[in-house]
Amino acid sequence: KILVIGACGQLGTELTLELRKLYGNAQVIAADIAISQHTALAESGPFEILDVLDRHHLADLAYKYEFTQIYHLAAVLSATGEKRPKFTWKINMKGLENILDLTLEKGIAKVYWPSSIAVFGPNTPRHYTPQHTIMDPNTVYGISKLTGERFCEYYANRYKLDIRSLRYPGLIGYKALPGGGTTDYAVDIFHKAVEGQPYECYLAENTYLPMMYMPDALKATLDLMHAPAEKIKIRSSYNVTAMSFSPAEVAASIRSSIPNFEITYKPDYRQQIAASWPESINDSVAQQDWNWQPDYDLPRMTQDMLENLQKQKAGL
Ligand code: VAH
Repeated sequence: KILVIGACGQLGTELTLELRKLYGNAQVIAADIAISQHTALAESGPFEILDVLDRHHLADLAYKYEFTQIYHLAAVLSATGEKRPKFTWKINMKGLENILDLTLEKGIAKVYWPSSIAVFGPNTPRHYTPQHTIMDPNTVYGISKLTGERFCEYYANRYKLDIRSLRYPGLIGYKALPGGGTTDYAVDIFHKAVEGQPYECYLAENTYLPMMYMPDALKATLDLMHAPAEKIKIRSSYNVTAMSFSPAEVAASIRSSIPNFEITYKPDYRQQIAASWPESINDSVAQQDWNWQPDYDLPRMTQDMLENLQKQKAGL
C-alpha cells in the first residue's frame, strides 16, 4: 500500500489519481490537512485528514494501513512561504523529519520526497545548471528543500533507506490548481486565456524559468520510483526539466490558438524569487541513471492545456 501525503495539492492530486490507476484505488491512501480542491480523491479511495506535524496520528495510520511506500508531498511553497517564514520552516522541516523517522521505525520500503529548482540561489550558475554546483537559496522554501535534500541523503546512506527525490521545475497542469508557488503564473495564464480574459502577469516578460508539463512530471516521478535501486546514484535529489520559457513566450504560444489573447506585466515580490532561480537545468545525470526523457515541449503543452481547459469549461 502507498500513502500520499499532500494528496490534494497540484502534484498530489494527479499523482494520487495516477497511482490509483496503476495499483488500484484501495492500495493508495490519500492524506491531506483538509479535503481542499479535490473531493474526488475521497470518493475514489481511502482518504485521511492528516497533519504532518502529528507524529502519533502518522504512526496510527501506519498501523491501520501497513503502507510500504510514502509519497511525502506536503509543503508550503515559495511565494506563500515568504509571507510566513517560521510556519513554512516548521511544516517543511518538521514534516519531513516525522516522515523520515517513521520510515526508519517502521521499515517503510520506499519514500518519495519532492525537491525543487528553488534549492539554487543567486550565485548558482543560471544557465544549464548542473547536478552538483553552488547552492545558496534565499527563500525559506528553498532553504527547507536544500536542508531536506541533505537529510534525505543522510538517512538513505546511514540507515540504508530507499529515499528518492526530484528537483521539480515549475509544474503546469489542468486537473488541479497550484498552491502558492512562484511559477503558478504558468497555470493561471491558461485559465485566463480560455475565459477570454487578459492576464496580468506578476513576473516580468523575459523571466525565463525551467518548466514541465504535468504528464512529464508524473512520468519522471514514476520512472524514478520504478527504477532498480542500484541505478539511483543520487540520494539528495535529481535535476529534471523539460523546457524553459518566459511569460512572453507562453503568451505567444497561446496566441497561436487564441489570437486576441492579451497579457500585461506587473512584477511583484515574486520577481525577486524567480530572478534567484536558474533559467535552464542540466538533467544529464537523470538521463544517464534512469533514462529520463520528457515528452512535452511548449507548443505541445499549450495545445493540450487549451484543449482540456476548454473541454472542462464546456462541462465535458
Ligand atoms: C514554486 N511551483 O513555485 C513551486 C516550485 C520550482 C517552483 O518549487 O514554489
